[in-house]
Amino acid sequence: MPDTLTHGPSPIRERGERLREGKAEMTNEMTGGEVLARMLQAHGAGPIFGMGGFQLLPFYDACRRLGLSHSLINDERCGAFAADAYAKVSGRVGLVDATLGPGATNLVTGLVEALNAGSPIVAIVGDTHRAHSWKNMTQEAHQAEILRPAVKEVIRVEVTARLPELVRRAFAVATTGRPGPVALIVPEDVCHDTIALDPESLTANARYQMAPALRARPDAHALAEAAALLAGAERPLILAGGGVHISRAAQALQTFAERFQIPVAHTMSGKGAVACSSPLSAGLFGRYDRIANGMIAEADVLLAVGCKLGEIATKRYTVPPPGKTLIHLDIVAEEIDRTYPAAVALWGDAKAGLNALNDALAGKSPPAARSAWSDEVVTRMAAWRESARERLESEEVPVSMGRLIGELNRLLPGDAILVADGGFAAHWGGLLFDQRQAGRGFLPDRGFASIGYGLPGAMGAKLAAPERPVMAITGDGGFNMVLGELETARRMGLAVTIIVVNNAASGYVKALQHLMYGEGAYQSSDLAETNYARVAEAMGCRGVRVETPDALAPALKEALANKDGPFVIDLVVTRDPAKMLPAADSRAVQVKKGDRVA
Ligand SMILES: Cc1ncc(C[n+]2csc(CCOP(=O)(O)OP(=O)(O)O)c2C)c(N)n1
Ligand SMILES: [Mg+2]
Repeated sequence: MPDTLTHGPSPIRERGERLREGKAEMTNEMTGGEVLARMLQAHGAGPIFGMGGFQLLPFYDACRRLGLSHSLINDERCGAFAADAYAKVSGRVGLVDATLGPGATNLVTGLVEALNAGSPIVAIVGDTHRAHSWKNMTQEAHQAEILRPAVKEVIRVEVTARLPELVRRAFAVATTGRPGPVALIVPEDVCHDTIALDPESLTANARYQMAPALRARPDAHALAEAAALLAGAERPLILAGGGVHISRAAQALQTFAERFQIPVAHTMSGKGAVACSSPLSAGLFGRYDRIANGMIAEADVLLAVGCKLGEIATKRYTVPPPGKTLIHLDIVAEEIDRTYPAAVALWGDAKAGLNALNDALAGKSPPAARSAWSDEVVTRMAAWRESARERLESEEVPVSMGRLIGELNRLLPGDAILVADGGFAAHWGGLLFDQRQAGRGFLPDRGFASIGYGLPGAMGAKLAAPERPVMAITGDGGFNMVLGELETARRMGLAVTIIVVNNAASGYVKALQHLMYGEGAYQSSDLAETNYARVAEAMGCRGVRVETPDALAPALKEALANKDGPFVIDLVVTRDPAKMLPAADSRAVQVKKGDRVA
């Protein structure tokens, strides 16, 4: 029986024991910045990107003393992009900080990516000293208002002693529901303040270090309805979105699909819901597809999982065609019925929902016609592969995008991560890249589709999975936006490969101008001819220019073997705007009023 006198809680005795053990007093004077740093540490902080200013200096100093991984980024937007990619790959909370004013506003694009894509991020933002605010303090702005629509929650710390509680709150908000970014605003006087705190009271709730922190099962009645529909379906199809990866549900989805022979089509963000090599993979659906849009039209029951059914996924709201029976599983209730009416609404976590459906269908075998339907995927995909061969193996000079993806399909190991920038890269990659392993292996920034994500995205992905090869495809325009981060990647020794698709143009825009206004009618869509391999070399990185298809494989192999900092492949591709659109010959495409071809 425990001796309560000896073992019961007693602050006085504990204090005596600590003193005997040589530990410091129960309370330590520390700055608000140190409390913040210690709280991040308690939450198992991964890499933090930031660019300092006066206001957060005590935080920076505490990061130094505590040995946190904090790195200077050259543009706060890229810090948010890197944090987003880190979160997307690891499921852990991405961390970024910025000084007040321009630092805060520079974060916005990256934060909206995280908001729309469901990435857990805590962004620490400095602010003015409250004794002087609103007296034309330097760099002062209505930053909370600017940040508010870009994040799930703005939390402003008004009392230094509340820092531990509010950091815990920031992590909880970032990792629950649909995960997302939280702005934690720390005024200068809070960060520079000193406060007496017991360092051991600076604890985290382990639950909120990763997303999804909490999982909700959909309503039992709705599950039974969905199970009945799926059990009777002869031609069911799963539509997988990025939510599958946010929920870390790829394995559950693959098991479910295999068990009930249900083919799986995916959005760009949902690639990897099942391996692209799976006999059940129907590939990309929506704006571009291999075979999936046709199968959606023929399906009798659709199960959308973690998928918002937005513009690109639905080919501007024409896929699926009207009248389909849709079961919609999503963690955000208001996504259900937003763009397509759901016959059954499954409000809950993707993984928990799939497991629950699995249970509800236990003992039920699919109708006999199901296997003919799932066999169709294999037959149609084989025919598609045959039709795509010319593109994937193209000998065209300059090198075609199809050939690039063909080489990546051949050479990338199964665990590789391919980051795709916001322009063509995501469409080409989404359509043609064959990810051989289920899980998050294709990383486009489809939350906001900003160009410039490729390089910082690759950096964040590499930090999340140092053992996996990471390559990014970016346009030259996107790369121009962020190339200062080559310096960051080099300083950090990040062995990432950046493939710059060099068409000396804002190619997507030029291709659309070509299509809509005719040959030669280009406005502000040309870029100066630039050799990005030389740029990389001048910045102390490896750079290789590729101008012919046969030079591509050796360059990619060299890049894969590289372990020393960034490696840039400057890939010269067509300058003909008629040839730039993925899977569409601009000369044959008809532009319908109100629609867009790409
Ligand atoms: C921040 C931002 N500005 C503008 C756009 C619109 N946009 C989409 S693709 C594209 C062209 C980008 O050029 P580049 O990065 O060279 O890629 P390319 O299309 O030439 O392959 C532009 C401007 C965008 N997506 N993001
Ligand atoms: Mg370009």
